[in-house]
Amino acid sequence: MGSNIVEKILKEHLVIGEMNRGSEIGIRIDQTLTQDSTGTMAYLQFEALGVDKVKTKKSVAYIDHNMLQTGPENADDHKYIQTVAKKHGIYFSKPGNGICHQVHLERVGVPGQTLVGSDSHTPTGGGIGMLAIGAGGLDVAVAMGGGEYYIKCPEVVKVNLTGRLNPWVTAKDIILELLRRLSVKGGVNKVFEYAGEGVKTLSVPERATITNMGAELGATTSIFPSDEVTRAFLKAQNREENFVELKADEDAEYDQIVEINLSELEPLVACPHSPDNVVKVSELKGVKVDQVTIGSCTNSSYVDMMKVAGILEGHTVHEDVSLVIGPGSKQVLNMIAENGALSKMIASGARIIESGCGPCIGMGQSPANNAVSLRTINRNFEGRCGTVSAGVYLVSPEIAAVSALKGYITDPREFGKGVEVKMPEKFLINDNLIAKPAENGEDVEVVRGPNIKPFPKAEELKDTVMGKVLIKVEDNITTDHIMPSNAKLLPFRSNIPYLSEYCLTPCNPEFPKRANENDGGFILGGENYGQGSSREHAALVPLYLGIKAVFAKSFARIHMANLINNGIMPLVFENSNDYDDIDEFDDIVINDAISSIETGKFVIENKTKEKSYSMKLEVSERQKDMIIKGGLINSIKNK
Ligand code: MIC
Ligand code: SF4
Repeated sequence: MGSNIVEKILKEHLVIGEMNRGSEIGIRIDQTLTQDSTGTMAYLQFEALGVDKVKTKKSVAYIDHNMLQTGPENADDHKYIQTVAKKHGIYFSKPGNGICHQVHLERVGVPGQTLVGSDSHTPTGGGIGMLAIGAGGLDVAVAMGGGEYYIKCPEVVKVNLTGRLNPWVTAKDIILELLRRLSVKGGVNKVFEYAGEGVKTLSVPERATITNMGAELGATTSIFPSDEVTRAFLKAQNREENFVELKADEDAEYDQIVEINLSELEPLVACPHSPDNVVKVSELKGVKVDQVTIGSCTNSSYVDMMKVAGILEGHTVHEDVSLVIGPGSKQVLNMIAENGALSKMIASGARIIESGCGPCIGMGQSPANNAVSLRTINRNFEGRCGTVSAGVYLVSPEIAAVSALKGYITDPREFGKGVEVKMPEKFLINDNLIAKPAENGEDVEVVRGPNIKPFPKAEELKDTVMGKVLIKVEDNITTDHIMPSNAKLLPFRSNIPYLSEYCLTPCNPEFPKRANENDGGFILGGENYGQGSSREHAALVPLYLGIKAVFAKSFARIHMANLINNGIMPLVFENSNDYDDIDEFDDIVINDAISSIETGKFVIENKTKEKSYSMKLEVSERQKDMIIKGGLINSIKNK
């Protein structure tokens, strides 16, 4: 039997375990990336491991999230990241160089290699055939130190692309179509491998838009073959030597096959407040638009920007619309500045912002109350843009630009002939915002600002664990609910005590107070608890608040790993209906916690209701050990 691409890369990198679906495997990691808002924690943890120099082929620390510097906090954090990177063999991409995933794709990623990044959209690298996975900071720290990265050996879904996209239908519509069909939890513990005749019709940035937003399916990652299109991209980036061909064997097998005929797709939109709430753009015709933002790691490539400039050229942005454009990297910005496209955008009335995450993570450009905001980003969770009452719609750059001109959501096919943009044969190469690590790390002094507070450490598990259910939340709770991120909070990513005052407040403003008054307790969640970002803060902050376990119907992959790494038990109901039986403030006792961890079977007692429920802990032996010892750091120290 032949192998698919995912199996080929996994086999080549397998260090621990066997490739049986669902069982845990440890893989060797070639590259890592961090960004600033998860990076401080990742490097503090890396320092705690006591490794002098990273053991990876290449590790890069990007600054792209915290770009406002409204006070010294995040400037201090940047200084810390810059110096710690220099000391330990890590490249440092300065603020202004662009969004980590965009820059990594352009300048660093290598087909066939493995990448873990402390950001959930790390799978963008799958656009050039990397096996690129998002993880919590601690897992990235361990990978930098040469440790394996662990995943459940995934199911591989073949997405068979046939046909060709019609004008005005885009890569964004392909991934929105998948989200429409499979939902935000349809990809958990799966890798999506793209195949079929349609693949070669898609450029690398288009492929990257798709693998990027595979994160919204909850997938472990997504990957495209590495073919002549990939070679041409790498050649244009002046790094053809990095090209490796990657294709599935003729007789490769897959766990599931999804067919998409590109010729049948239409322009799509994800409506508030979930990326899988997808409808045809024609169904939203006439919805008035207040704001349009174009950019983010999903849609900010050179081709995206050129298409937008082509649409805006000679027109004026509607007077009631604020159009904000953030090119994804310095390379893109510099190229559109040189060829005049930037000037067309400016002339049309667009507001140009620097290359970074910006509006996507609520770092500025929060819309007005009740506003409709069309965004080319990947997530439209309630409140993420900084305005709880606003409705964010996820769209392609084409829909965004055309709607910005019209003032209402517009089917771009009404605009006339599509804008053709060719991939450049040569990108503008200038890596002068990437600082190299020091030859002699010992001589570099790491600068630590006062905003960096020690991170909480888990303790060994006690055999009897008790407490109150402090909050009961519904399905699909995101890490943006658990640990909100916005312009006010992002500067405090190194300050867990401060952040703890905001934990789960979008669900219930009383939660932090309740946790403090009751000396911690439990969280009760529905399906897909913790979907979204990789931010470890969504585990570190509950740990700080004394959360001992989360009971849920199911968990999102990265958040579950982060809970375990921090010694918090993620327990899943054997019978989902038991969720209905439990209320806030119920007193819960877990007896025999340690032996239950070993068997993976729990009976939790609800003292208030005088009932008990069966729960399971579906984790590996390694993770069981981690929970008993009190998290990954303790478990490593013990060894
Ligand atoms: C996001 O898109 O939610 C973020 C901000 O990039 C996060 C990382 C973070 O919280 O710092 C992610 O996707 O992992
Ligand atoms: Fe940045 Fe948004 Fe991409 Fe997250 S999803 S990395 S915040 S651009």
